[in-house]
Amino acid sequence: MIDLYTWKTPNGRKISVMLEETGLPYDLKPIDIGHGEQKAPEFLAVSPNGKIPGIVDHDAAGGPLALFESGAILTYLADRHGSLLAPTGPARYLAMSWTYWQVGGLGPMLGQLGFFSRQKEPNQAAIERYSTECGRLLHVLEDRLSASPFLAGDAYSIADIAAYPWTFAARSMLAQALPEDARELPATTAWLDTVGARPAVQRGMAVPA
Ligand SMILES: N[C@@H](CCC(=O)N[C@@H](CS)C(=O)NCC(=O)O)C(=O)O
Repeated sequence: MIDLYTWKTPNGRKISVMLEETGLPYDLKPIDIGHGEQKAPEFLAVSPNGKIPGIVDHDAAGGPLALFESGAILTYLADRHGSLLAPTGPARYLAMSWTYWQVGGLGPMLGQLGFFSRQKEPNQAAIERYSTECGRLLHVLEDRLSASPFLAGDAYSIADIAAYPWTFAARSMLAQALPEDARELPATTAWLDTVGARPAVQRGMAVPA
């Protein structure tokens, strides 16, 4: 059994979507980040950085394995299940490129844009900086999806699972903070529709309820 430590955020939902896609059985352990539960010693033992998501795989080869960082968890679960990431070759490394791009770029930049646009006293320089960078990243995504049905090529992979919850957030709660020309991009819309129609994605995006 896998314990999933998560909350109602895009980074958490990458992993609930992945677990739903693979069908690996999991036990949900909600960590309310609005109440500081991510800094509790029991959770820090799983995720020393004090951020969700985290997992503990009690059936890992060699004994229970605690993992944090969504990109590492997605890679582990794909290898553990044998799906959604090619075992070797170019498709594997393309999926890793787009997964790292999401974890190191799109996610943090949209997160900062959300933070600065929610402040009572707006910092215009910060909003401008993150809005411009998010717009640029969304155009990078659009260019890729104009050339390829999925981020790693012809097959749906962990790269799409990593990018979906944040792109969904960019289209919904963050849309007003984005440059106008990045709000509605056609290849991204088609990809959001395709990925969002998957039953496992719908189930995973509702976790925790
Ligand atoms: N790079 C990390 C980012 C994780 C992250 O930022 N998690 C947020 C929720 S989306 C969190 O736990 N925030 C609580 C905090 O910073 O105290 C990953 O991809 O797993």
